[in-house]
Amino acid sequence: MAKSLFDKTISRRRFLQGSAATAAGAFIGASLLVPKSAHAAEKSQPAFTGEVLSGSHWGAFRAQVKDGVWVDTKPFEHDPRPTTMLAGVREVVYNPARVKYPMVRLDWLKHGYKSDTKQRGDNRFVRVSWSQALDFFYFELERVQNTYGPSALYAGHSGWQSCGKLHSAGTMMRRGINLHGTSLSKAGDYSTGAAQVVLPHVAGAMEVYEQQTSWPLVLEHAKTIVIWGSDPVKNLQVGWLMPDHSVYGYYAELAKKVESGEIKVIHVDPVRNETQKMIGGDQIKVNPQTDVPLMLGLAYTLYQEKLYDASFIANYTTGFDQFLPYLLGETDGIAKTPEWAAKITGVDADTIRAMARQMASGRTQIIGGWCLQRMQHGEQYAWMLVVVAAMLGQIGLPGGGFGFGWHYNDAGTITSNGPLMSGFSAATSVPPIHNGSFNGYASYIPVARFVDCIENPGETIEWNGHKIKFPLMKMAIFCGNNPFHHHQDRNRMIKAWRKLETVVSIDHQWTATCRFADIVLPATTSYERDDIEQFGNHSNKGIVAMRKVVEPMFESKDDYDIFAGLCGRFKREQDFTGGKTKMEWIEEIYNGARLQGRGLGVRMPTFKKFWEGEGYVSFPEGQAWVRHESFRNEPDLEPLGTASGLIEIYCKTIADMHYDDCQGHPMWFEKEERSHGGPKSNRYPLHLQSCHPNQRLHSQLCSSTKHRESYAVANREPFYISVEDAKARGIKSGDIVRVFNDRGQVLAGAVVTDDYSQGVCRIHEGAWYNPLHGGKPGTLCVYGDPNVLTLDIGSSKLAQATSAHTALVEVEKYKGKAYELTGFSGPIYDESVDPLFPAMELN
Ligand SMILES: Nc1nc2c(c(=O)[nH]1)N[C@H]1C(S)=C(S)[C@@H](COP(=O)(O)OP(=O)(O)OC[C@H]3O[C@@H](n4cnc5c(=O)[nH]c(N)nc54)[C@H](O)[C@@H]3O)O[C@H]1N2
Ligand SMILES: Nc1nc2c(c(=O)[nH]1)N[C@H]1C(S)=C(S)[C@@H](COP(=O)(O)OP(=O)(O)OC[C@H]3O[C@@H](n4cnc5c(=O)[nH]c(N)nc54)[C@H](O)[C@@H]3O)O[C@H]1N2
Ligand SMILES: [Mo]
Repeated sequence: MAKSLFDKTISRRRFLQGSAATAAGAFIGASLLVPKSAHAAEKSQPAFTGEVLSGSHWGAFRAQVKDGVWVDTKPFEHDPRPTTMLAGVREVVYNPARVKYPMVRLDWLKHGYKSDTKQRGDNRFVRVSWSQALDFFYFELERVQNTYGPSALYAGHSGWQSCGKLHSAGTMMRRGINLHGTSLSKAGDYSTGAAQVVLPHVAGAMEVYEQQTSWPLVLEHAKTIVIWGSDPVKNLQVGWLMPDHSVYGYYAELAKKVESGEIKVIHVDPVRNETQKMIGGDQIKVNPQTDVPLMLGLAYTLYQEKLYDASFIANYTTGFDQFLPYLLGETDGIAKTPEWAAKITGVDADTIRAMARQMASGRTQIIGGWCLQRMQHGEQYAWMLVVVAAMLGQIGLPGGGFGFGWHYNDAGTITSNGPLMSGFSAATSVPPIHNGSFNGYASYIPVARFVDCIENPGETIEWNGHKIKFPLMKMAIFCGNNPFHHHQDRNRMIKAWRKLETVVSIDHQWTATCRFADIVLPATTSYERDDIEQFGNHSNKGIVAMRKVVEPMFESKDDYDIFAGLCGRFKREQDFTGGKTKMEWIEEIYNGARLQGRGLGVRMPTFKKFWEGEGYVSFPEGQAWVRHESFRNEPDLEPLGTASGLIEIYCKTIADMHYDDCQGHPMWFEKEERSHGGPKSNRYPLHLQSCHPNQRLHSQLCSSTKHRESYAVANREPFYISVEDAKARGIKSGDIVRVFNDRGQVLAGAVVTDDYSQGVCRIHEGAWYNPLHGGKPGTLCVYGDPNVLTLDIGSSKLAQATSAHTALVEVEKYKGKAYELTGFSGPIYDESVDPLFPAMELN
């Protein structure tokens, strides 16, 4: 049995501290730690003590429960490499940021949709009953549909919610809202917004979320592995479903082969990342945002030195001839030589040539990450990486070609032979009550442009060959995502937000999104309800029963019950639930897989046996697999999904869109702002990375006090900076620093490290927004949300994806007051207007 990950003391003192801040002087009994229902149970039978198997985005685990309280967590014994983040998961249930009751913003309670929206963010709320809260929610839906029609209601956002096949927060929301009326939805996501739009034109599939070539084959065949702006060792800790972490075994094998010299690994990254630290290899410290010039320099070398595979280009691609004049400088007078690239990238020309020769010298697997496409012109990186791989001619061979999803969802493991469970569906066969006209406005918007939409109704933008006319958004609903962490340019967002009449946020953590909402509804965590999930993402190793660990805290309800209750207000509750209980749904989901399993020759126990017994079934291992192999073997019978069926080095479909910022073939475009001598670097010399955190999943676990304190610096989010840059500014590790640009300012805690190249710094995304003066644009964020500093423009007219990683900042040692954190302690209740207040902390 694996060792416990953290000490067993429940941080009761801290938990109470957080609550006390909101309940000024109110009596707080020990009863706070135990949910109400457990108290009721106490009288008849003792509260539960024992071990419960469950799971999460961080993996499966066994929760130790004592008298109805979750006291400790042990990783699942079938997880060979549990993440240290598991330690923060239990705290999600008990932390001071827990949303406890349905709450309504003070001024919204007084004035409804005519409230003073400038007060949003001041965090003054009033507790209401569940029935009142759902009535408000329903009346607002009715009002918005009747007054403006579907285009004014935005219920399109999605996010990382929790895993579990039944309780998908976003699905619950869409199913409930769809039964009431149509609404504005979204296209794409923040993760891969640029790549997932350009790659279908170029390579015929999204490429980002798909399974990759099996690692055993890569380890056997590859001579060189180029890891381009990717940190799989950090990012594979989490999964969209429940990761099994078996993929780490392959990285351990790779580390051995790197050490023995059997495989050469090249990391193209301005940072020595966690993957490099684990597996070793060489690093090409490219200047941020200049990977396309580096790739062009490689392509130029491959062409000039005749190292490219002309027959692959002829047989499997189209448009090389239209790209070549650009590469050679015939169209724009600039040959994309290694010398040209060296000036922009900071990588010397000989190194570029040596890298090209190395890649052409044998089988080379290219592993591309996603950060590089979360920047302005992010489409070009994805496209050009495919072009380099095409020139090498190894696409479809084991250990060769390109892949964009290696750091995600256990990619490269061998997919089992087991069945896949289906989930709960957002669609029903019941028509909505309101099905009004969109009046010429778009019925969907590219997701990362949603603040543009709020700010500029009536404006028309381009997107992937379509015209999108922004509607007049009046009401927005967020369930299972946190836009006040994930969206860029916080201060701009705060101003735009004021145009919304009503905002609903459904969460179990009192996030900044709750602070900027009007109606906040408390959801259960996935540890307070039963569910079921696949163990392993691409690996699909088996099925885990996600059993309820503890009873729901305070007045939290499952998203399922929240939306069933909402639907009850317009007589659609039965349609929402399908007349089934939650356990019946779970059983149905399991039985669907069981039936499928029979067809595959995989025997599974009955649901009863599974649920009441071990709660885990494992599947037999499947076959190793090579990405793009079928296309390589039979390009005529297995064409790619592109217009030509081939890899499109030049793409007529895109060229015909006539966009200036994304043309017929990959190109280098200068950025709005760029470090190392690029635009605006005189004023703000440091490139700000806002990569994904090593110790969180986005904003999730940031409110887990003990866990946060394990990595926080001076009580703030860490700010990573190079030794040279820190020295020049008199900054030492442990200092509080002020990071700023024209868009905003945040405090953070300095970590000075030679892992970072000069001119590059980082604050991980997901650090909670903790404004000094809530709701005031420009105010200091005292914890360190990087999205106070990021730029909110579309990647290009093609994908309109986020450009979060196009951002420059300056930093200084902070000498002002070390403000207390207030962002993790829930709302400020207004006692004078809160009829339920006196009972609040006592039940
Ligand atoms: N600057 C910068 N910004 C970025 C990025 C970046 O690289 N840089 N990356 C972007 C990317 S790739 C992504 S995917 C986004 C992520 O953005 P989000 O998906 O919004 O991030 P999370 O913090 O995971 O938010 C999930 C929320 O759902 C809540 N939740 C969890 N379980 C449940 C449930 O059962 N019910 C309900 N109702 N709520 C639940 C959690 O408490 C949390 O508040 O961020 C994007 N933002
Ligand atoms: N632990 C953890 N894992 C996660 C997540 C999480 O929140 N926490 N989130 C998940 C999600 S939703 C997503 S979308 C993925 C995100 O996956 P990615 O977007 O691929 O991950 P990042 O960690 O943001 O960045 C990967 C690498 O890109 C490098 N990089 C940044 N800028 C440049 C540049 O200009 N040039 C080059 N060459 N390299 C650069 C960074 O230094 C870093 O090592 O991660 C997933 N995995
Ligand atoms: Mo993502």
